[in-house]
Amino acid sequence: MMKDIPYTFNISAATGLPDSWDRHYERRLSSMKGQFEDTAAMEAMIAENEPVLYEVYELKRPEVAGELLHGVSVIRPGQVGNEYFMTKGHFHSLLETAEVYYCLQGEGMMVMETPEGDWNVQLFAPGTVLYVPPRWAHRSVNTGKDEDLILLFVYPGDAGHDYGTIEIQGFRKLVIEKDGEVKIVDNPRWVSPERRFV
Ligand code: S6P
Ligand code: ZN
Repeated sequence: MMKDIPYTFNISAATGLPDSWDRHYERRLSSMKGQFEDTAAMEAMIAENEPVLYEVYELKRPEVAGELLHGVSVIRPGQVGNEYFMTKGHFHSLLETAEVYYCLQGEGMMVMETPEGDWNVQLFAPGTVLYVPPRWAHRSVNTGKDEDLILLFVYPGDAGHDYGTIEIQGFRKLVIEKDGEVKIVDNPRWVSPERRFV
């Protein structure tokens, strides 16, 4: 059984990485099918070298109400077509649960939306604290040229992850590079909630 005593861990100021974790996983491009608009660019990158888009370091805690799950995510710099590397993104299964993010390194954005179709995008720079209220799906995007985007996250133990809706049509907004600048544009595949099931 997990010991219930207080503990600390350190995040290196130099690398932005934790010095201890219980679970580490990598997400590669092939597990993001349907998420990037430029499917030809995506298939070509998968065939060529199947890049890692992001890694997550998690501290293990019981997945129950009252606990706070926490860890560090590292999103690599890069693009698929003109879209920046990003996480899959999800709603929490328990929709009424929030999350806090703290940017340790890099630059980027959090793209968010509610089940009703409201959207919001916030910028990340080192030191930014982001509060994602209950009900908002969230996806981290690395808009940096060469640097990893490194984020500390904390969320309720019973939140769970619902990837389904996002897997079907992505988020309402895409973050792309256009004429050398970062732009937030409409996702052409996104359908408003009222029209989704007609
Ligand atoms: C969990 C929290 C993060 C993400 C991680 C990867 O609620 O938001 O730990 O899991 O950033 O993103 P995703 O969308 O692949 O789970
Ligand atoms: Zn989350």
